[in-house]
Amino acid sequence: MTEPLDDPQAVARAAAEHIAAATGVERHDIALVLGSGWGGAADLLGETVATIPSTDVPGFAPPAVVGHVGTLRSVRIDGTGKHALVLGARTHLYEGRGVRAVVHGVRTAAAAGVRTLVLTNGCGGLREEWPAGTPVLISDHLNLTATSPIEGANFVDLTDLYAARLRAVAREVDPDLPDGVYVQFRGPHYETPAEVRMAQRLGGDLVGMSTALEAIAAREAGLEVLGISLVTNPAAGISATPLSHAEVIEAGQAAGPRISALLAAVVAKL
Ligand code: 8IG
Repeated sequence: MTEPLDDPQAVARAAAEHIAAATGVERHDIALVLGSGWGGAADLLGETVATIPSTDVPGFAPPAVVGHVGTLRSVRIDGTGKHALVLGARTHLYEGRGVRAVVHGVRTAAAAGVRTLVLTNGCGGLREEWPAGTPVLISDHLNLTATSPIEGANFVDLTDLYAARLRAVAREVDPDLPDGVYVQFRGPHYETPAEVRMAQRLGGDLVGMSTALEAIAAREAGLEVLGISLVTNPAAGISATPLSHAEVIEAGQAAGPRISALLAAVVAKL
């Protein structure tokens, strides 16, 4: 089968065909992108049907960050029997592979039949009442990357991008989950304290380097999106101590079991 490589939708269809063949699952229902701290959730969702190295799948690049998992997993969800596609291999804009690479996983999920996308991430917190380890539902975003995954004059509506319906489902599991506006910066550097104050004044609650572009691509593809962040560090200037990647990994590991259980319980209701 030959697909034109300059058509991102065609590459996504090729990837979806590869996944269907490798997993024996014709259509997946839900996809999850597991960011920093969320990797343990895949084990709690249900029975893993197949694990595929993402580098075997058309269009997927090798992961660039320690702590990010480079596999795709097909899981039969306990209780519902639905099939989840777990994307453990996020590509970030700061890797320099371009925005097509960033959203290839989302487009592949859509081509694989997915209707519901769960985007997770580790991020910096802009609110003092959210210490490291706090999960937060994303209610909306500010895309400060100066780019879009959409190609051509497709004026996609982003009202209710992070579906209120899905946030309500998450709150059936944990009524105390706060929500907030996620601000995507390009990275890979963390923000300056002045940029953090800017993000606050613009209405942001969380700062990160992913998710917004993926959510836009998901909406273009007609998916319903649930976004959940894990605050792994107070953003620069919010706390007195400088940020370190080690601190981020540590906070993710500490909160891992709790947020994984939360996510599994939410997915069982989707
Ligand atoms: I984990 O403080 C994580 N990712 N932009 N700022 C940005 N991204 C992040 C941060 C942070 N922490």
